[in-house]
Amino acid sequence: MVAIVGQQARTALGGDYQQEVDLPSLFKDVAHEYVQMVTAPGQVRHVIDRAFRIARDQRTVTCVIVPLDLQEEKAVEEPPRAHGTIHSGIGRTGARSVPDDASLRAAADILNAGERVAILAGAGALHATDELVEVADRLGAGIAKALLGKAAVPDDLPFVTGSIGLLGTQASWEMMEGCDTLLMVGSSFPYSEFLPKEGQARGVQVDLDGRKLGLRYPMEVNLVGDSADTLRALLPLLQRKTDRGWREGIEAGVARWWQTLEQRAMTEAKPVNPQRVFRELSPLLPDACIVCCDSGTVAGWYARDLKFRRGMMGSVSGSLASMGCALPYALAAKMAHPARPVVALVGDGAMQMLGINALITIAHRWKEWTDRRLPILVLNNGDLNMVTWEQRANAGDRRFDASQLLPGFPYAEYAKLLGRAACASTSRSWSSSRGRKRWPPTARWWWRSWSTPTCRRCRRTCRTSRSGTT
Ligand SMILES: Cc1ncc(C[n+]2csc(CCOP(=O)(O)OP(=O)(O)O)c2C)c(N)n1
Repeated sequence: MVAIVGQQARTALGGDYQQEVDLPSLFKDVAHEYVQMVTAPGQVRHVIDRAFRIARDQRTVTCVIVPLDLQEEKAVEEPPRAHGTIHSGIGRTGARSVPDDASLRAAADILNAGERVAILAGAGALHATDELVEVADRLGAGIAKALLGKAAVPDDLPFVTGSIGLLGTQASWEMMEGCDTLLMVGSSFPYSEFLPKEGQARGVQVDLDGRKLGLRYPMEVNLVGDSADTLRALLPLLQRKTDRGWREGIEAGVARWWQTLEQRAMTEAKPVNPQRVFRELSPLLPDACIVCCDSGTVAGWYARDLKFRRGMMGSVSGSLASMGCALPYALAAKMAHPARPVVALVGDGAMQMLGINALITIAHRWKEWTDRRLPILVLNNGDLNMVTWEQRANAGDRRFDASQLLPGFPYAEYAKLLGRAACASTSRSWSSSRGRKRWPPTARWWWRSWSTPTCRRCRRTCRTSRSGTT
């Protein structure tokens, strides 16, 4: 991403002028790979070229600051051929990135020698689904997933242990505790207490960015390369493990974990058990949907209770864990993939922070999308609950109402005011729903009609028409 931002006029800078902000310092943290303020028209060409080149090459954010008076000057398309000028160009080709043969062989030796291999996949492995599955099969391993790598492999595979870390699963924990070899692919998962103890396991890591290697665990072989290309190059060197005992143990742990989640979801709770909501939602998610999740307790249910199928995508604010991400992410997802259904999952705190404003944009732009479905699930608990619980668990504090309580807000009514369909599901509607395994009627109707929209022409649920609902 390249952020091109305005600044006060050059003639005013340094004068404590209105709206004068030290923008290079402000953006330096996030856009540290490249943040530049242009001060002369002859500089704009190469600064813009470099901002795009670095953003793309480093898969990062860069920033170009353009003062107001400079914006009004004539462009210099070709700087003079003189000392102190720069003549940049654009474009680049794709590249295959694979470690050298000796490194691959060293990695394969470790993986072949291991008897209990654990794989951890992250965001850098999202495009390596087939390769991960095949390597896991060959090595008799299980696959755990960092939060941003949730879509790397589907959750319906019996050896996928799911998420890891504070929002992780028992199955991932047990696999990391018991493994003798760790293969980490495209992940910078930060919590080392959820990885094997130092010395317990031999490690191999694959990452496109050499700076991320050997950072979370002292790996024996650090491979610089694209995750899919590298695993594909590694596969011919890997021997199939004949003893499948470790893998069977992982699969049993995964099956036990799904049962545990089922029991937890079906536990009665007043007013509503949020895990139940996510357990019911999971099979209703449409194929190829993109799920955008906010920071809050919702991230825990997203990480654990949603079963991602092949072809789905998902995101949360992974590195910064910043509240208010779900709806902006959902809008970005719709702009990037207008033909895919997008689902946003958000707490009421995040909804009040940013979400209700983003709804205005959604109400304004939904007609541009081929698939107009963008359901938003708001968990309305009147509390900044994740932090309330963190304070309780970590510091033994009672809830501090002055900081934690949220004012009420009629989210569904607000969406209707903007012309969008909405319904509020209350504790009463859940307790009055018949049968323990059912959603309350209003919510059930709403999610059904959304996941299988009614065709305007034939008046029946029809998968060919995606334009009926939003
Ligand atoms: C911008 C920002 N502010 C504060 C936090 C700290 N924080 C993390 S989760 C959370 C509470 C989220 O509340 P809500 O959106 O209502 O969801 P809930 O946890 O209640 O389900 C807070 C305050 C943060 N991560 N990001």
